[in-house]
Amino acid sequence: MEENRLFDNWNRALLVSLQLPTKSTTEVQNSLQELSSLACSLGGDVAGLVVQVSSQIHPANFFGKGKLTEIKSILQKDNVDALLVDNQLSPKQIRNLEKLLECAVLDRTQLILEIFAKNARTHEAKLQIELAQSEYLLTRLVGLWKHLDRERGGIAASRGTGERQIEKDRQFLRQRITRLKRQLRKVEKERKTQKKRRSNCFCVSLIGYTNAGKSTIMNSLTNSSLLVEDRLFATLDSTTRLLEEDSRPKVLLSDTVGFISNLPHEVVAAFRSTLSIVKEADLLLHIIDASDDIDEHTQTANIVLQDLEALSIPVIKIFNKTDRISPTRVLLLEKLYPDAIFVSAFEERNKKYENKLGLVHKIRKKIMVFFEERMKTVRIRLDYEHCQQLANIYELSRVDNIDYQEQGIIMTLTAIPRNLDRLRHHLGSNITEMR
Ligand SMILES: Nc1nc2c(ncn2[C@@H]2O[C@H](COP(=O)(O)OP(=O)(O)OP(=O)(O)O)[C@@H](O)[C@H]2O)c(=O)[nH]1
Ligand SMILES: [Mg+2]
Repeated sequence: MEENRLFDNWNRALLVSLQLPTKSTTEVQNSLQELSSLACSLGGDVAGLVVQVSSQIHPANFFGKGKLTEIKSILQKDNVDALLVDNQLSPKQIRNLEKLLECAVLDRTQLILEIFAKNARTHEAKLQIELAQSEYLLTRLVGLWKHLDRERGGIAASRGTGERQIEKDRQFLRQRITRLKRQLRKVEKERKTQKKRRSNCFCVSLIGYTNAGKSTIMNSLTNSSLLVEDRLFATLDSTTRLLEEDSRPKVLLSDTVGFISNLPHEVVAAFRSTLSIVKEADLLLHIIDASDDIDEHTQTANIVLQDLEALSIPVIKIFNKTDRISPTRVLLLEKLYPDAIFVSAFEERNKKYENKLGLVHKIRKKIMVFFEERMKTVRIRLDYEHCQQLANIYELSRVDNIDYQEQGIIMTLTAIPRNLDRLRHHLGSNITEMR
């Protein structure tokens, strides 16, 4: 395990979940399996999974007395040094559990924040994760402070060094949050410049649950070599590449950070700048792991899109990893999602050249048809004295036909509405639109 971790150092963990009546056994089991993947992403060992079915939360220790005795004996027997809880715990509950069980106690949010911290590569990702951590710690600190306050009788007179230290820490965190937000605003400004450059293009963004295969598909479509790994949150920043050299308009494809159920609010908020690529897209390609929990993952994507105010952007669903499900299941899904695309980016990679065009061709074609339907065709006349504008015209539109006539150059152009507006603006009275 890594040294200097944000929360406690641990090597071997027991995973626990409290199953309340609102959750089904399958939901709880799937979520625990995911928690196990999160733990493995950090390089930790998983000693086992424990579920307590209960109608209520124990206010002080979260779990009931009997279950805690069982947990404690597993911890001792199995040499476990951390308890990972798949529910949201209050700071007080974490402290009580740590005292009682004498081991580190982490909840889902803490694990996700640690993975993000470990995987952040770019300046922007690092700033964003530092912001998410600071905001998370600040809320915990407030809880801790209240807890101390109560423990000591809750009177101002009892405030000791500990509390003053917490107050100092709070101040420090607040200052850090302000500084990080300022730095992130700078990065956002740079993004706005890039956005201006992109405005001639159609922007397509890959979205979806973490580990669904977004980067693998991005690599196939754009001949890139972005990091692909069988672990959660391999990608934490956004990368944009041109989809096709010659198409007009140009189509840009972006890969970005994945989603996860119960994504902590601090993380979504902090990654707003990276995720702005999603919000500004003309089209979203939603990559879904066909072998995983489709409904849960789709619901998660919708929650994040809503949070990003991106629900109105058109979406094409792409079911990936079809090699991991039976042909009958593929047929069923095809019936259920007639507009979706079904691929296996994995098989694609293994087959190399043979059938290589399969996935790339299917997805590109769908994207092009989508945009084609939104393009407008116009016939214009350009006077010869303004023929230096031809470069602009070729940049912003597809020239379907060109005819050099006595009264000027007659062209049939197809372009996205915003580029046609731009041409009208550029050329003013130098072009005449014809019927
Ligand atoms: N079996 C199978 N595995 C696949 C397929 N596509 C991708 N994978 C594997 O799934 C894992 C995750 O792939 P990535 O492309 O990194 O997924 P991602 O959605 O970018 O994940 P994050 O960036 O971590 O959110 C890798 O081990 C890939 O090799 C597929 O079609 N079938
Ligand atoms: Mg990725």
